[in-house]
Amino acid sequence: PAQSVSEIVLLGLPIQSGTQLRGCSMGPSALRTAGLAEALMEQGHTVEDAGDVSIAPQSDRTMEVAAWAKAADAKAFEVSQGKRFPIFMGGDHSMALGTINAMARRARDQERDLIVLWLDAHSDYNTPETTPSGNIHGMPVAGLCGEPGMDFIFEGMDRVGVMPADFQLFGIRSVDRIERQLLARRGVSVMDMRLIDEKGVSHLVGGILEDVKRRNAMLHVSLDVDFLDPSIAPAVGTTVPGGATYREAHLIMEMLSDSELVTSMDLAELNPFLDERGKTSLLLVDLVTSLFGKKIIDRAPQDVNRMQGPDWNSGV
Ligand code: NNH
Ligand code: MN
Ligand code: MN
Ligand code: MN
Repeated sequence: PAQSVSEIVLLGLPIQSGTQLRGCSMGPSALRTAGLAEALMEQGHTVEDAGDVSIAPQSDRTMEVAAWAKAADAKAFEVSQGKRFPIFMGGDHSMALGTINAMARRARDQERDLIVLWLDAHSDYNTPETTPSGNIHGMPVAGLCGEPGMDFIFEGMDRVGVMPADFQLFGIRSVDRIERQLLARRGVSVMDMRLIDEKGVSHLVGGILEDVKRRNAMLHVSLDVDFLDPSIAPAVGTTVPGGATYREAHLIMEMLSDSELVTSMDLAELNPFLDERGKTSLLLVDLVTSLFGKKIIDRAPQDVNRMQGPDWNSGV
């Protein structure tokens, strides 16, 4: 992002109705405590904290997810107007039912497509029919793609479908049996951990970015904490071994940053109740600052200054 972004806006979505385990409702607060806004301002960005969204009490968890989707969609759409870059602080991953619908509406208004980079251990393509757990945080991609059984969530919303082909699922290493069949039938791009091990992050992310650029699409990044390896990011209810390393995750953020193509982001599934002295929240802040241009060192353009050092002969 960077150049074309006029302002970063933080929006808290303390949703946990998509899971059985409590704690994701503390996500926005933990990210604020870890200094997300301050870290971005330190880099010279203008940051506005739009506070947290809330919903009226509902009769059950399913109705809560539907109410959250509506509330998140409305507020996400509102705060992302103009050239503002929204960072949606979740909240379990069912938050994406609202945030991605909102960003798809923004894209439609500009007659552009929305491509979603879904960084996750899981493919989140279950439906109420196929789910082994009953948890809606395992279903948002399916819901956004219009799979049956999830229309009630979008009732009363200006629903914009996302094409299964416009999702890039990345980092995947846990897919349920029927979910796997559905993904194949819909032709969803699943970049699983084996593919990443074989081809490398750089090659695969580079290809996705080329596609976004060629199509002049908007790019939403949906980061599920369990995308990361549990050793570096323990604060999530559904850890899966073999996740992205610290270096892989940073490389992705740095490539996204250089591309200036990202237009919005979810930080999903952070469960601060499970963290170790804040380390996961702090890592997320660190990854976001990389997305917004923090560099280890400014790389000189290829041929420039390669041979220019101090002039030893003149003693300067
Ligand atoms: N696939 C499992 C389910 O449907 C796990 C989903 N959990 C996640 N998804 N954390 O990202 O319940
Ligand atoms: Mn997820
Ligand atoms: Mn299209
Ligand atoms: Mn996950």
